[in-house]
Amino acid sequence: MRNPPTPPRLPLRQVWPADFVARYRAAGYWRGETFPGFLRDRALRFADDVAVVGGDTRWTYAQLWAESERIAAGFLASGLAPGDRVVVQLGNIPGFIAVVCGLFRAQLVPVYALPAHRITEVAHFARKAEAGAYVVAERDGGFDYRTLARELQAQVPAVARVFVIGDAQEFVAVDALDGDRDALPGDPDPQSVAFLQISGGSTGLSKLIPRTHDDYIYSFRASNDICGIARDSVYLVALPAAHNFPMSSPGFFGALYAGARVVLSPGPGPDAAFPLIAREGVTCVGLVPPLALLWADAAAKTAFDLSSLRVVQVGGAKLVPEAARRVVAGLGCTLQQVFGMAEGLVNYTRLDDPDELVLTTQGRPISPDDEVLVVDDHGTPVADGETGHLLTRGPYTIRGYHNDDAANARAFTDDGYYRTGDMVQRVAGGYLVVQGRATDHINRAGEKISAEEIEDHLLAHPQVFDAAVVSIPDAFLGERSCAFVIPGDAKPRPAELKAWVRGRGLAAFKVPDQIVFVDAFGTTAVGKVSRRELRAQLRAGFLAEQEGS
Ligand code: OOB
Repeated sequence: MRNPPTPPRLPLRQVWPADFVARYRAAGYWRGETFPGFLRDRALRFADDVAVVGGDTRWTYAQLWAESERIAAGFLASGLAPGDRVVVQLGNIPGFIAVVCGLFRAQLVPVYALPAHRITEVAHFARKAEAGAYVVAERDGGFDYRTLARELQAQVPAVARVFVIGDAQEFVAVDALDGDRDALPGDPDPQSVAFLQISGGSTGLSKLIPRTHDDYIYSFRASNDICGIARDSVYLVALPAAHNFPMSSPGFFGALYAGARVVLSPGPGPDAAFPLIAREGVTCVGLVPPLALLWADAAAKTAFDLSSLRVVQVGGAKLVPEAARRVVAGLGCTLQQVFGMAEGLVNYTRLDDPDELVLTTQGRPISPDDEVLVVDDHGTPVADGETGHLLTRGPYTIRGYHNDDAANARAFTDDGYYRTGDMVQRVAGGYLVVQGRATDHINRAGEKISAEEIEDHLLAHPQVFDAAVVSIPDAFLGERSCAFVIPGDAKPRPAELKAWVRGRGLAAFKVPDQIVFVDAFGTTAVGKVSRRELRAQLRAGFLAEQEGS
């Protein structure tokens, strides 16, 4: 089939100033490696080693590469052209890795959606990325993604092609993809954008994060050294594979880069993961704090042999020192705290750090060239040990989001620092201690929820006069979401409002955990209160009341 001409689209770029490019190359961070380049190399060098295990599938490095090339050729034969963006929404199955590697091989650009996302989020990614295709599995966790695919095509007709792992119905089966391998392109420019990751979304909708081959490969190559990932490692993907943490810190890409084995757990809980740890001899896994506590408890009672585990990484949300102690005691292996973000910067405690640092800090940056500023509200650096806003730039931190001038104006300083939105303290040795967020988002067990986004959906309800969404401390989740709602003439029931938010086509984790009705939002003497101050007041009042009762 002839490829139709690609309609004009916003180009994908991620550009650092020339002096930084020169510096990062000279320091050996950016080596000109690419995804297809390193995957081909490993397929040659480690051909018969097991690369990916999941369900009934065990692929060697040679088989993973062959699968990737078959899928790549099939994508191009179906009419996609290099440079096209493809929304990928797959769970922890080997096909996820093969599809993504196939897209890289064809110079197509994956846009990663999480399995929890629903039509509103997926349509937003497809529009923002100007995607031409969508890849899903027929079902996952009881949900039929083909239904979502139909809705997506109805809302965003530019998504002309849908590929399905499993029973494809009217769509194209990934298993049936094939094409001319000789028509596959050469390796891409290492400075080009390899994929679009999605942001946690601190204000409004998630933004798209263009990451280059050079910058991303550096981040997981360097992570491998810090996390002790080598060819004999076995890395378990327990969190959703599309998230940056299990993907690259060091994640399954780090493991594949090292020639190690990647094991995909269908779910994050001990019931799914423990048998795999015992069977495959898993050495490293990344978890969010509530899961780590769950694992630590379950480890005491399990009959499965977990003695192969060397490093348990915990990140995505704050692990408080007492929880850290419980994780170490329960799992009996080395704990590594990971404080990272899809935009770039990742901090790790080091495997040989003293206990005190591992228990009480979120680590220090990967790179000697990660520049970290901790500043007050006016941008003036604060002393070590004081809390301030974390700003950063470096060899794997983006300089801008895709297709979002307004967000870029807010999120980046004139000299290219990314405003993380996190409040931190820097302590001795450059270690960071996360103190909270400056922007209003809820970190619900590592899943980020924008207050503004949910308020918008609540306000669309005819019986909601106004709404403010805040985070409330939660013993298990770290934070849960609470919506303060001023009802209209008739007061809706909380369950109705929750169903309303779900019905707006959002991921279930964004549905408010709690709804509190109030008559009015108080204002200060000044009269005019910013949304942020308002949220802070509501939250403080609510917490004081809880304590008093
Ligand atoms: C990871 O990435 P994102 O993009 O989902 O979320 C980033 C945000 C950070 O800005 C921070 O607010 C929070 O998540 N966060 C933590 C944390 N790790 C992430 N807050 C406190 N303590 C931690 N250890 O979540 C992510 C990406 C790569 C590796 C690890 C996590």
